[in-house]
Amino acid sequence: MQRTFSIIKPDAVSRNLIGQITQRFEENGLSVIASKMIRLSTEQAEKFYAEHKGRDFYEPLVGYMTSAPIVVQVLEGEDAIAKNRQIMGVTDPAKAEAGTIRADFALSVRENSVHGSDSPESAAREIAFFFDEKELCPRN
Ligand code: DAT
Ligand code: MG
Repeated sequence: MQRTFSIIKPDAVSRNLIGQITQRFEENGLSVIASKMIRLSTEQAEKFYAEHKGRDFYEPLVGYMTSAPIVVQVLEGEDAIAKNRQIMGVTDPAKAEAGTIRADFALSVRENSVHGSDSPESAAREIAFFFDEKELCPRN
């Protein structure tokens, strides 16, 4: 079993896609073990995406991520990190495989509906960024 961190981004929350996106996770064997809706501060968004600081898309990305509420979730399942990236599709929705969340729902490279951790290290960091250990509810 592995855990990964997911964000349902502003474009998706604003279009009432929380349920449809969460369904994709659940029907592919990923269980939601923590979930909350929040509005990111600029400081939080800058820190969360610090690895991209200096890139031309960084400031608009921070502006977009703080523009409306998001849903942050911890997903658990076998090979959860890679499985979630597969369910999401690649960053650019125009290049994402048919049937992935980004191919089906994303509006643009920036407004691409979901975030998912890309490694065990980022999953651990990102989960701890938003959740206390006691907020996680693993299945028995
Ligand atoms: P991913 O979200 O697929 O892990 P990433 O970590 O490379 O992609 O980038 C983080 C986010 O930054 C991405 O979801 C959308 C935005 N982004 C990346 N490259 C971009 C670009 N060329 N133009 C606009 N936004 C971009
Ligand atoms: Mg990334």
